Amino acid sequence: MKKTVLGLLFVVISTFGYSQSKFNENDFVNAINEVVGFKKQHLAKDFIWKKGRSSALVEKSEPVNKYEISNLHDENCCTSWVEGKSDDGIGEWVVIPVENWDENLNYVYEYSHNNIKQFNVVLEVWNGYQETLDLYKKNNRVKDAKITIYAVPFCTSMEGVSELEANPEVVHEETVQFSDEIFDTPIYLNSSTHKFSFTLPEKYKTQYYEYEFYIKVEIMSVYKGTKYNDTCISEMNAKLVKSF
Ligand SMILES: [Ca+2]
Ligand SMILES: [Ca+2]
Repeated sequence: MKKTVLGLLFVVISTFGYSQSKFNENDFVNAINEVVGFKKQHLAKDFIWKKGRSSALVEKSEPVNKYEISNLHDENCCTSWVEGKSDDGIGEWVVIPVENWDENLNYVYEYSHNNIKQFNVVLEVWNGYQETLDLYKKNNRVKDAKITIYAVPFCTSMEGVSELEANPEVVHEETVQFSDEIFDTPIYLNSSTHKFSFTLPEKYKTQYYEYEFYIKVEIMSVYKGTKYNDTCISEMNAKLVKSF
């Protein structure tokens, strides 16, 4: 990951990772509880949603949060989430919230009144370490990714505190292939868009009056970097749209 060239002296850059390895549903539920609804307001400014990823690379010579999940949505192509395993990180994952693209649309109302029968999510991915073309090539990019979309029902009290109504529920699963194509643009080296459609279980029509969607991206295979075993994603966002 080092951008700087090593000098005459031999410098050892030791790296180590830590991992939640298997996706832990209980941890995920706690993590969703932590970030859902109005609780977001109570989170510290420098809060990093560590339950939202299986691992992140830590390099001894670098700040501990340098490759954290927060890099996925800082609108900066020079920063990346990097998985923390010493190998290619197959099986490592991140979870991000699905944002509401059509902001004036009340999806819950529209769904319960049958105006929406199918939900559409657009996932945008800026693959690899895009700070420079050199770093992009030296590091891994995600090739096949397993996508899991969760519906998260919650309720908000009069005091403005949100709590889960039930555990997150898988509403869509699909494996897709991310792009490794390099574009000649001044800002981003690579980007790709993926579209998913799904329906909700019938009970959502009556049982839950608030819900959000979260999307999990799991690394299934990689485009190999020429130098490092670090699999990177520079930016990623997911949005609900009324139609594609
Ligand atoms: Ca970034
Ligand atoms: Ca790795």
